[in-house]
Amino acid sequence: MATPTTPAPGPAKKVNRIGLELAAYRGGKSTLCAGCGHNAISERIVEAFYEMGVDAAEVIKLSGIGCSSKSPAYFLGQSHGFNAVHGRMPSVATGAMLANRGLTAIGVSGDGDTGAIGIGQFVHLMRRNLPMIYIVENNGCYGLTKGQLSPTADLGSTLKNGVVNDLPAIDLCSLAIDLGASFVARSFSGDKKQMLSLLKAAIAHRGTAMLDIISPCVTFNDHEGSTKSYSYVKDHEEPLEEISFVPFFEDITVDYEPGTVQAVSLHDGSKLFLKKLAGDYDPTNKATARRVIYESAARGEYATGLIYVEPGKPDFVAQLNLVDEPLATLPEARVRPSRAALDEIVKELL
Ligand SMILES: Cc1ncc(C[n+]2csc(CCOP(=O)(O)OP(=O)(O)O)c2C)c(N)n1
Ligand code: SF4
Ligand SMILES: [Mg+2]
Repeated sequence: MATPTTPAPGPAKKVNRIGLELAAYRGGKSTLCAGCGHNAISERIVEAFYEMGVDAAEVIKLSGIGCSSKSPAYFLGQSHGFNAVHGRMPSVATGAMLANRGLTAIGVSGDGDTGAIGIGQFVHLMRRNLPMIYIVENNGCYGLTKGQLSPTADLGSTLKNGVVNDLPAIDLCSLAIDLGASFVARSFSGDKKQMLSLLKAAIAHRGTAMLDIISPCVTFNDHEGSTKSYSYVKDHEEPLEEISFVPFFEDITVDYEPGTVQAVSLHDGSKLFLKKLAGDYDPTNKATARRVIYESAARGEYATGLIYVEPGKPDFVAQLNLVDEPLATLPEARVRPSRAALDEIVKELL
């Protein structure tokens, strides 16, 4: 008779600092086109939240309408979610963050959702510096409705059928900086390393972290003549810095030559080490940030990386002086005026 054997233990599963595997941060299977830049962004969001060890149950993901706005279904399956009306995600996000200040909010929008129908909501979100990560998956077209030009399409770029765009582009990074966002970055869905560092830094930041990620639409806007195609962006990306992100829970030292690296401390104690690639670029200087955007656009290039950061700027929730306890969890007895107080108000109105 054969002797029973105990199966050899398999390799230990890799978990993050709260004991969860990467799979716990995934969402449903993507229904977007194969090769769409938006899919690569969802993958990096999964990795960033996993590596930061964020509890997905304390995250709210929000979006508007578009292919980009469908993507929250493909990450963080255990988080709260709200798929809002076209261009109206910012007001829903504002309500959610005021009701529950303890949440981490991540919004995903498109260049149409943000730059066209939602521009009014976008500008007020940026000027309020609401604590949230706001991602624009920017493909320069309305992908979901078959590729019409959007407000971020560059002047002179063409549609697949040869139609030339004769309107100037809105630069969402420039707008966000002018309006008051405290963390503004541009990246490319094909640049995995840069995007991951920026996403982790955005999670560590308190305030609006606006990430404009060029994310090619392979079906409607990946041809010659487009300035949002994979090959165009790959050839015209100009990273401002080499970014090393060190989360607050890791004790890592970064070696660098004095004067070559700028260190930026973020709200939760995490640090960014920015090795300058373009002269002596300083992302804490608003005037320099604006200049670099204008100059790179004039050359037909995309300056990518952390463009502007103001880590200490008070966010909207702090400015409103809300109680520390999230309003959503306060018991009714503490949010409802007493009978006597209501009687007093009614008396004043009579
Ligand atoms: C009120 C309203 N107007 C228009 C539409 C049609 N529509 C759906 S998605 C979309 C634009 C999507 O473009 P974008 O935000 O850039 O997302 P993408 O699909 O390119 O990722 C439009 C105009 C709509 N759904 N609702
Ligand atoms: S139509 Fe374009 S934006 Fe929409 S899923 Fe396909 S490739 Fe992506
Ligand atoms: Mg789009």
